[in-house]
Amino acid sequence: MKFNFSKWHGLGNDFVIVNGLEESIENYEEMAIKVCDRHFGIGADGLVILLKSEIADFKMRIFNSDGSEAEMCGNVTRCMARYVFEHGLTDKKKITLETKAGIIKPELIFTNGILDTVKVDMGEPRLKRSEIPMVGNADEQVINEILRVGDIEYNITCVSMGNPHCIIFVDDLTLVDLSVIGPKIETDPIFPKKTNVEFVQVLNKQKLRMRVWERGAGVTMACGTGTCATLVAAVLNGKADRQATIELDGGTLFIEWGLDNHIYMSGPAVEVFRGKYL
Ligand code: ZDR
Repeated sequence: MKFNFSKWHGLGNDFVIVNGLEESIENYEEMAIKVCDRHFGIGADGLVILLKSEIADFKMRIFNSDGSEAEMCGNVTRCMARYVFEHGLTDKKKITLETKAGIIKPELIFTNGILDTVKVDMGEPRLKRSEIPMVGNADEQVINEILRVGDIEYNITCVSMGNPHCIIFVDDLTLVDLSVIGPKIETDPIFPKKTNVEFVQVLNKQKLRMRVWERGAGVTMACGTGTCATLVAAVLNGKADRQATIELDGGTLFIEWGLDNHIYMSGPAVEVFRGKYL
């Protein structure tokens, strides 16, 4: 199956974008596993398909490298806004994008005519157990609650940004063995749709450092929705102000929890190459 693709990344969280308005792929799940493979494929954390929407400018579907579908992806949202603009599919600098988690609004920000960041209105965080989703009392929030995994107890705070996130604050991030602990929490039965897992070290109230184990993709260099969820969790625990920069392995994102209860994420989006999958 041949199709044209474009390769993008947001802080090293990398994606293959395919214009589904022109290219056809039969089975997105199977193709995600193939193209994301770093030895036998193109290599990426996910496959993203751009589609027509009845309710927004465009629609996108996001598949993790294991073929599972994600409701939302922050880094992809920034890349997609730039993709449709630079590939001549729209002349709008602010678009609406339909995702499984609702309509997201990215905006290209130019300084002296040069695009230097993409700012995204990520919508409102969802905090109820039923919304994350998590087993237990549907209307309750999960803030600094104990989760026992094997012999170890973690203090977790859970936030949905359309997709599930479990945030754990630690004193020293270098001591966390993410690839061992991440999958255990990801698949804990308390999370019926599994979860993304973020370990966070607070440097000060405006600066946090985060590493992520992504549901369906493993350790990645950055996670947009996870960074937004991290700020929300930090505010709820009294550890951060409502605006902060968050350092990830792949770089830095600026996150703001507005008084309108929306989360705004600003950061880069980069196209690396275009090609044809054979
Ligand atoms: C974390 C993510 N890369 C982003 O930038 O928001 C989204 C990928 C989807 C994630 N692995 C999930 O929710 O399954």
